[in-house]
Amino acid sequence: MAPLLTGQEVAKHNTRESCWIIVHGNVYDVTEFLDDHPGGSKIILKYAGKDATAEYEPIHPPDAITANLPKEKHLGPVDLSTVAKVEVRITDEEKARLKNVEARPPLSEILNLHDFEAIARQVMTKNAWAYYSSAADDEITNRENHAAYHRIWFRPRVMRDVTTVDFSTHILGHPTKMPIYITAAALGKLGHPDGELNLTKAAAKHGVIQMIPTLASCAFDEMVDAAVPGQVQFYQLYVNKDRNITKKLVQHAEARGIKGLFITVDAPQLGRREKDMRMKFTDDEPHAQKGDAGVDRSQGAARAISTFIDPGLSWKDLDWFRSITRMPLILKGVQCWEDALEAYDRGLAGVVLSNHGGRQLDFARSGIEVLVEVTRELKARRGLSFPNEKFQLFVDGGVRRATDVIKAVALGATAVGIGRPFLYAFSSYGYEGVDHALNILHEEFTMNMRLIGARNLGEIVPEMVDASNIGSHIVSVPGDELYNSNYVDMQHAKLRKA
Ligand code: 173
Repeated sequence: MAPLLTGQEVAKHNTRESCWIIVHGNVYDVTEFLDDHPGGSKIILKYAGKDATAEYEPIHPPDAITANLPKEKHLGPVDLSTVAKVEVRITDEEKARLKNVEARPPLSEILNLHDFEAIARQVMTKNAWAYYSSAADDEITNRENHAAYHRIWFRPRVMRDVTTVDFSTHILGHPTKMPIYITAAALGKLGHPDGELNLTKAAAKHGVIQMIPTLASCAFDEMVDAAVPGQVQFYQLYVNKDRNITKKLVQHAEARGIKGLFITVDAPQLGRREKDMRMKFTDDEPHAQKGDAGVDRSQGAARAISTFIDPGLSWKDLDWFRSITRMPLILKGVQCWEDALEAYDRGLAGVVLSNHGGRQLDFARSGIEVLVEVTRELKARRGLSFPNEKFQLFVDGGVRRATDVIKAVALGATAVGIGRPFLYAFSSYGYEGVDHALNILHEEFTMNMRLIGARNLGEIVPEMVDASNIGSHIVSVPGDELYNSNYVDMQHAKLRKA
């Protein structure tokens, strides 16, 4: 065996002409890769000759570097005892953040999903908070996603013996203890070192389904390996311009037992998330945002790593998907009845009525509003009733309470995806946070099923809600203080400090 490389040797390669970095105890020659790095060369050069693991970890799956660099650039393991620690300068801001982490209230004081967000905002790094919380343009859709639920009111039934209530159901034929699933979101390790594994574990405990994202920080196999026997997982797919890569991912997912393929169709290009973009402006030196290869770092983390997504994806591709997998296919990000009908006519297993958490097209309508027109038109045109086993409707975006979910179920959804609240739960409390979030939802379901007069989900019928105002975007509703006080206003550009 070749002797281990030393830190001193690696440190010599600290320039654009010869750039080595250490990740997870191994040395890589990234000189020729610098200009191809989706995140720009500048960030790599900052770690030239050094250990980049801490910076690398939250925003790359563990195999990103090994998969992208030719074998001859893998220089082998380094003797970590000889590697100088990268000096981490603890800023005043970071000190204040760490103090906040210490000051988190016990979970028993977290009473609802909004509470996680309020804590997360104070204990997350500024970058991570900006990345998770940001949404497209003026963030109108982001707020509307939540507000739309406030235009729906209940018509409960009484005198029904609600001693026991059961809100379990099936999604694509697979059991779930609640009509929700943990939806996909990228970059879990920005919020917590265990990233998406927090979700895998909590999903197992609570008998709910996790949708594994293409752009998770954890490796796909880590999340599948962490599942308990029989635990159901779905896979969210970003379709790569290189279909061979997509084919490999899909077939690997199927081989590993993934039970549904949710193809994201609302992100041919990533939306502008200005809160995320402003972070780069404040952290980088002025005028330094343009990477040397023209990779524009000012676009925020997500845009930098999303250039592989194929804007050419079209209905014609569905036959190809069918030829490479037997998993049920669901389109995630459908936003009107016409496309839902097309998906049904083309034999898909369902659609997620979603606007990507308000992160894509601003002024896209909420999933819950679209649900109302989809069920109406598919009933009128194809005689379908909902929930429907053969063609399932899901919604996501803005859900914070079991009452939100119950409204969606009443209007025909099979289940509802919840994303940010779980990210905030693990960002503030790790696995225990997600566990607690699911407990809260469970309790809210029990109480609200009783109060609405439904013993099971089949008894939650359209007559139990008044959604007549759903399409009116300016009806007056009672203010939602918890939600609104978590919302962080957008900021204008600021004058430079003198
Ligand atoms: O919403 C997102 O941030 C998202 O879907 C994404 C897409 C590509 C890269 C990172 C995140």
